[in-house]
This record gives sequence, C-alpha cells and structure tokens, in this order.
Amino acid sequence: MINNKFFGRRRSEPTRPVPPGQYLEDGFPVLSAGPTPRVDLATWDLSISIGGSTVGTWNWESLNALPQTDIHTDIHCVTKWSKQDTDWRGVTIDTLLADAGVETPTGFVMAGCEGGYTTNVPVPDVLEGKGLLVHTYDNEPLAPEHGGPVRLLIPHLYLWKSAKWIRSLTFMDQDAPGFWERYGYHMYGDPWREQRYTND
Ligand SMILES: Nc1nc2c(c(=O)[nH]1)N[C@H]1C(S)=C(S)[C@@H](COP(=O)(O)O)O[C@H]1N2
Ligand SMILES: [Mo]
Repeated sequence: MINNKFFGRRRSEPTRPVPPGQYLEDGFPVLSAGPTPRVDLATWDLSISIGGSTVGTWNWESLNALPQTDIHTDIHCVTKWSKQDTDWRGVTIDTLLADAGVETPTGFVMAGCEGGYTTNVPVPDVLEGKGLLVHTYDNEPLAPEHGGPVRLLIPHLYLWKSAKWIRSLTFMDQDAPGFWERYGYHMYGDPWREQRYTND
C-alpha cells in the first residue's frame, strides 16, 4: 500500500509565513457558538442595509446569477490554528454593492446570521475583493457546519469575523461590537498583529 502522506508535503512545512502564535492545521475544525442551523434554500435571502434603509435583497438564484469570484487563501482562527491553501467561490461585497446600485458606503458593517451571531468589521476590509459571500469550498457546496449555504469570508482577519449562515450586512457610521467582540474579542482582529482580545 502506498502511503500518500510519505510523498506529499510535510504537515509542518508552511507554504508561506503563518501569523505569530499560529500552528498549521491540515483538517478543517468546526467552531460554532451554537448548533448548526437548518437553512432552507427556498426561503434563504441576504439583505444589505445602509443607514437604516434596505438597499438590496438577494435570494439563492439571484446571488448565483451574479459574477462569481474564486479565491485561494489561508485562514487563521483565534484558537491558534491556521489552514493554508483553501479554495472558495462566491460573490464579492463589491459585486453586491454594484448590483444594488449604491454608492460605496463608509464606516463599519455588521454581519448578521441565522441564529443570531453577529460580527463587526470596518467597511474597507470588505471592499476591493477582501470580503466575499462564499457558497463553495474546495469545489463543493459549503457544508452546513462550515456556514453553508452562504458564509462571509474575510481571510485577512481572524476567522470569527467570517460569519457563517449569513443573512444580512448592516452598514453603519459608528463601530459596534458583535457577538464575540462583546465577550472581549478584538474589535478588528488582525492575526499578523495578534489582535485576539480587546486590548491586544
Ligand atoms: N454564525 C456564526 N458564524 C461564525 C461562528 C458562529 O458561532 N456562528 N463562529 C466563528 C468562529 S469563532 C470561527 S473560528 C469560525 C469557524 O469557522 P469554521 O467552523 O468553518 O472553521 O466561524 C465564525 N463564524
Ligand atoms: Mo473562533
């Protein structure tokens, strides 16, 4: 029997640098604050609101009809695992905002999820291809436990910012803490600066 691991890349050798304090993970751990919600594609939708007004709503069909973007990236969890060379497909936030026909917002955005989870990020961190709503992982439909049918992906920030089972993006002038941020996680969460907790 041939052991492919013997010929493959060694687990401990990174493809590229890993943020400080992180170790490499070959698997894909699941981290959820609650149970995996059952999401019905027939009723699923995603809404964007800016300054208190809804400017666009997409269902599963209209989201998939938008231009799709592939992204190959590393992801970093605050619990110290990083996973390199992950492949995702979805729709950039730029594409959604263009489809809504609105001026690019400024300020901050709160992601809202099925089940009540929220997380906040500055608007520039989801623009210019840095934030996507992804529905495909490794060429397969995104698994429910990893946020399927659709999750937010912001790979340059710790993974708690990548809201699973996303349903809304609320653009706002002032920053506000989301679910983990209220429990002392960092408002920004840059893994390269180890911004894990509030005062990091
Ligand atoms: N809706 C929702 N999104 C979420 C979470 C959650 O509990 N609920 N957990 C966050 C945390 S803390 C992490 S580390 C990542 C984990 O993503 P994964 O389970 O696909 O590895 O999802 C983030 N997104
Ligand atoms: Mo996490």
